[in-house]
Order: sequence, then C-alpha cells, then structure tokens
Amino acid sequence: MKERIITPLIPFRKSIALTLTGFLLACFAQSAQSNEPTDGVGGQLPDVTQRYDFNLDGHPDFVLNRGPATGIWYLDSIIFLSGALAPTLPPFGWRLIDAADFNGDGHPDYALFNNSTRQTAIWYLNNNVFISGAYGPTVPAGWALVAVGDFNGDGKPDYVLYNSSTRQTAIWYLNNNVLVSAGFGPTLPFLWKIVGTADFNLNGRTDYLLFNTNTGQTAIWYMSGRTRVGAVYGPSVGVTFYQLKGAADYSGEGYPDYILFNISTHQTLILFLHNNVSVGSAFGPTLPAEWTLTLP
Ligand SMILES: [Ca+2]
Ligand SMILES: [Ca+2]
Ligand SMILES: [Ca+2]
Ligand SMILES: [Ca+2]
Repeated sequence: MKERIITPLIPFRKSIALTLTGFLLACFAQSAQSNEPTDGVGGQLPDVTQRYDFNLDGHPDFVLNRGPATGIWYLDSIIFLSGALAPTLPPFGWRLIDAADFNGDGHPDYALFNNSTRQTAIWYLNNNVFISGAYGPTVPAGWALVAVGDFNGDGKPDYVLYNSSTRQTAIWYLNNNVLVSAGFGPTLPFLWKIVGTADFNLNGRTDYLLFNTNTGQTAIWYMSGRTRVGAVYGPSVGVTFYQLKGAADYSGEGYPDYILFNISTHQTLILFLHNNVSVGSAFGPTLPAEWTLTLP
C-alpha cells in the first residue's frame, strides 16, 4: 500500500535522522546563527516573479486545484492567456503548499506536505509537466510546512514551518530537498497565520505575509534571515468574501501584490501594493466552478 502511495515520488531520499538531529541542534544551540545572512549577501534580490512563473515568460501564473488535480493558468499580468493540466497529487494527506525552484533548473517546483506523516516532498516540474519527485525532510510532531522562501539569500528556497500550539515559526534552510540547518523564527500573535512569503520592501530579504483570520487585517513582518526586524499593517481584505491566497508581483514593477480569491464566485482580485500600501486593484480571471486557487 505504502509503495503505491509513494510511487510518484521515486527517486526519493529519506533523511529522518538528519531531520531531527538538524532541527534539535539548531533549535537548542545558537550555533545555527552562522547561517544568517550578512550584509554582504543582502544585495541579492530574491526573484519573486520566478516563484510562480511556470512557462518562464516573466509573468507569474496561478496554480489551481480541483481535489488532487492541479492546473496552471498562464497570465500576462492579470490577463488570462491559457490553461494546462499539471500533475495530480498523491492520495492520503498530501497537499500542495507552495512553489519555488528547488533544484535550480529555472523551473518552479511543487513543495508538498503530508498532514498525516508530516513528510515533505518536492515535485520537480518542467512548466506543468512532472519530471521527478524527491522526499524532503519530515517535520517534527506539532509542526507543519506552511510556506517556502529563501531566507538566507543563497538563492535556494527554504521551508517556513509553523507550530499551531505554540504559534512559533521555524526556518529550515535547504539545499534542494536536503535539510542543511534550522532555527526558530518569530512567534505569531493569536489569530494570525502565515499566508506566504515575499520581499515586500525590496531590500533583498524575504518577509512574512500575515493574515488575521478574525478581522481580515493583513500585516507584513520584515525579516532579516529568520529574525523579525519590523512589522507593518497592510490593507485589510476582510473575512467575508475574499480569501488572501498569497503575494507575487503581477503588475511587473517589482513590488509583490496580494492575490485574493472569492470562494463563492471564484473571481480573483489583485491588490497592487507598494510595499505595504495599496495603490490600486483589479479583477483577475474567474476560475471554473470546481476549481479553486491554490497559489500564490
Ligand atoms: Ca526546478
Ligand atoms: Ca535559502
Ligand atoms: Ca524584505
Ligand atoms: Ca506589483
């Protein structure tokens, strides 16, 4: 049974020992600080466009899902160009959490998380086509993979983990699918959750995008590595009609924008931002009835 579940993930590498050892070492010893970015590497801008640009035309796209099926909607800014089916996720607890280029071939890949086993996996894609899969580290009990972003400026996506009991975050620094080191990030306030990551103030450091599930308020936590160095409110998006799905630069001027999805009408809405300030909005395409927006 299990073999059948993991078939799409072969070849894979399991590294549970490395996972737990690395996590504990990093969490209980401060030596992991050596992995923090320095000013010397701070000038390298994370490519927020490429994160979700599946056909490599310079424009971020949408990832949709209908149950385990996924699809890509190719956009030119907020204009729908075409759609294509993408790989179907495995059964039994696997979810698509985020996308980024893990193996450095220029193509965004899927980051998957299994709610039951807490196993992570990377699905390497060429545009919308599944190439191969590999297991990433398994996260400890109580933790979940909630987002992906490059937090130490090495150009390689890292995991953002969240513990819903303690509301603590952690960053797991990866080399492709392999855990290199780990450390705690800031603890979220009650009722706030991480929606995604992006560099909102364009200082070359990846930031947290937070959402208050009670009030619909958004906030950006400016990060330096896994240290919070500032916090500002973004626009409130409410809790009634639109879900905040994530952020990427859809207007093409560099600043990440909010992507919202209306769960009733399936309309998408883009809030254009300059840093944390809303400078306009526009409707994007409306998704078909059975499909929901997954990414960004
Ligand atoms: Ca890739
Ligand atoms: Ca990294
Ligand atoms: Ca930043
Ligand atoms: Ca923008």
